[in-house]
Amino acid sequence: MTSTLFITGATSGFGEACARRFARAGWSLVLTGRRAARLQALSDELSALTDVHTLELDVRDRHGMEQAIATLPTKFDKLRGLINNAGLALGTDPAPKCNLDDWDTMVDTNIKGLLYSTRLLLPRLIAHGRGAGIVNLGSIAGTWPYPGSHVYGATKAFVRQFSLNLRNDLVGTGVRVTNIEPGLCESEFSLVRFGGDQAKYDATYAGAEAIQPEDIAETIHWVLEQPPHININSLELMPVSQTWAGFSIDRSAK
Ligand code: NDP
Ligand code: 8X3
Repeated sequence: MTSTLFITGATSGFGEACARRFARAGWSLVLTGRRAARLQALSDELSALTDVHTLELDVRDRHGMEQAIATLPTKFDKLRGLINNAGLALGTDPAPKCNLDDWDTMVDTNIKGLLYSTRLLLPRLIAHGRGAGIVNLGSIAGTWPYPGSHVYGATKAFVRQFSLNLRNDLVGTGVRVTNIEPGLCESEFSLVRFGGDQAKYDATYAGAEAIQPEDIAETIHWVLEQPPHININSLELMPVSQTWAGFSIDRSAK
């Protein structure tokens, strides 16, 4: 039986690389994102390898998600995998300088969007049973604090705990749950975070030999292809160049 994979945020970065990796492995794909032209181009490319269904979807749109998932073509309705990848960070300013709209966007996308796709697709994953799996995109920011991470890091801490909690509720179904927690990876993530500022993007990755989206796709493929009795609970990855900066001490006390 062909395995089917649902990917949120397949129009760039990790999601796009996962689409290519799993297409090469023969999985059929449901690819989602807001940018229709990119979905179409990816579908055109991968349709030579496998069956592809695209959904132009904003994960924050609960009604749209409900509709699209309820009406998935029968060919794609029995899912073996879900990659909850759609997400973003906006800005690195300290909290007092931040804009509440940006905070709303991160919470609505990284937390609520992930909850919608998970809850709506769970029955299909459970119907597949043994060997099925959910891979959530957490981050090192969900564990390690750093200045300017505030809400973004907190959304990823939510994803981490939700992933662990979900495992308990899925016991006996055969459905696995994994939280992938990457560090510095080169993708449009930083262009989005810095509002399209190419100079800041370049400075972020200069000389760092950052993890590439293809590296993450390889890791996720490995996770989902583990023998069905194994659950990788969480997996933290950093480029070798990235370590911890140590504690910061304010020395302005008189
Ligand atoms: P990209 O910016 O390259 O990709 C983000 C994807 O999410 C795009 O396909 C985008 O599609 C989609 N997306 C964003 N908002 C929405 C929305 N409202 N509805 C639907 N889709 C949406 O980033 P990455 O590939 O690097 O990041 C993917 C995930 O990995 C994110 O959750 C991120 O937080 C996490 N991560 C990234 C790291 C990094 O350093 N790059 C490290 C650790 C975790 P579209 O715009 O077309 O909707
Ligand atoms: C993205 C990695 O370190 O920029 O989640 O927060 S980091």
